[in-house]
Amino acid sequence: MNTTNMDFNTKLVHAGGYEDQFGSATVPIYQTSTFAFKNAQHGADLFAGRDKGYIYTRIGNPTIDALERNIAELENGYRGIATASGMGAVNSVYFALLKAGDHMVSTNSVYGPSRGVMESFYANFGVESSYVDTSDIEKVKAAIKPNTKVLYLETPSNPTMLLTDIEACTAIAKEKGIVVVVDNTFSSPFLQKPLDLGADVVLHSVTKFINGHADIVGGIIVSKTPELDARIRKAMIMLGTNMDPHQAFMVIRGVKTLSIRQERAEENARKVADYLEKHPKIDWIKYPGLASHPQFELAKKQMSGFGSMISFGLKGGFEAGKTLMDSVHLAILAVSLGGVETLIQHPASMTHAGLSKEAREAADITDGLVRFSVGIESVNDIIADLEQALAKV
Ligand code: LCS
Repeated sequence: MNTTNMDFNTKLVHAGGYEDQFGSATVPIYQTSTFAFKNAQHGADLFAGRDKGYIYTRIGNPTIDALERNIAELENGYRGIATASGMGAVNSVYFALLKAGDHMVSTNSVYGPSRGVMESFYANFGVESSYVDTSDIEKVKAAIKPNTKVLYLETPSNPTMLLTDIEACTAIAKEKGIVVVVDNTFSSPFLQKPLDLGADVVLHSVTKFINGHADIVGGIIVSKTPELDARIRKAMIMLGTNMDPHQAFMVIRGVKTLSIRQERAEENARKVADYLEKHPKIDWIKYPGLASHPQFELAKKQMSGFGSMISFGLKGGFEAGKTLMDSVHLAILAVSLGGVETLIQHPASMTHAGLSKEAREAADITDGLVRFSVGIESVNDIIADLEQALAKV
């Protein structure tokens, strides 16, 4: 089925155009490592690209392919590259686009390991990187050097919930031939389409909203052009960061309900944010859907909704946050986000513990920051859980 001119919700269910030889209504799991050639010439033709078909699962597989085509359509890109994890996607992109002597400018509060791997590994190979508050366009401009090759943005950022103006950043990068990569994990294509705003590459930890059920780890990269797709695909194949067919099957199943999950989660998050903002024990709260968010206007312009991620600080600081996390019953005290279940975590001691205290403070990841991923449960129960836990703070 060709869904090119159909709506987003139809694409979620059908995009990719997979057609099964037996008419299976869902994409089957081709759980195989390798594919038989009809004869020696067929094998040689496949390797030389003279014939189309599958060779080996690290290079390509029908189940993985179906997912790659589906997400590429959702992001309005050329093609997807599915990876073993979100970090597999991040590393495939870094590896493909950067070499010794190059420089990358990145959001200062990106997911901890997306920064950590640059500073502790790529630096050994002569790749430089700078981390700035990309929500301030002047800081982005000032950080660009003659050897800057990649502008890597995460918006909303993890866990500070600051937004970066993708269109404005892209305009600056285009003049200088810099490739713009956006980690769209926190929004998913349901809320934000970075390629439509001018970015060149979009990536995800599909572990989060896209799969949505906290039952697999995975990643995906979507490029705007065949050239970028070819460069990154080659890196993925050589690094071996490919997804597994069973993982792809799970994500294909998960993504079909992306809209209905995210609609419900956002409806809940708006109520939770209103509740928290008025609570006397809350010091500050960042949710793009609150008029108090410093980039409320940008959120309305760049995103089609405000999502279900909230970060907040308690007046009692770190100790109060710890008591809150130990007192909730419904919210699960766990890292990750974007699933059907409500999760709560403490970035300074968990997801961003790998960064130095100075790096965390410079990125506004304070010791008291609590991150809340609102799920699709009844909002009455989510708020009642917070109410009883905050009473203990
Ligand atoms: N990008 C973002 C924005 C993320 O939040 C994560 C994981 C990754 C990339 C890496 O994806 P993974 O390899 O885990 O699939 N974020 C996590 C988090 O905030 N808590 O636990 C994992």
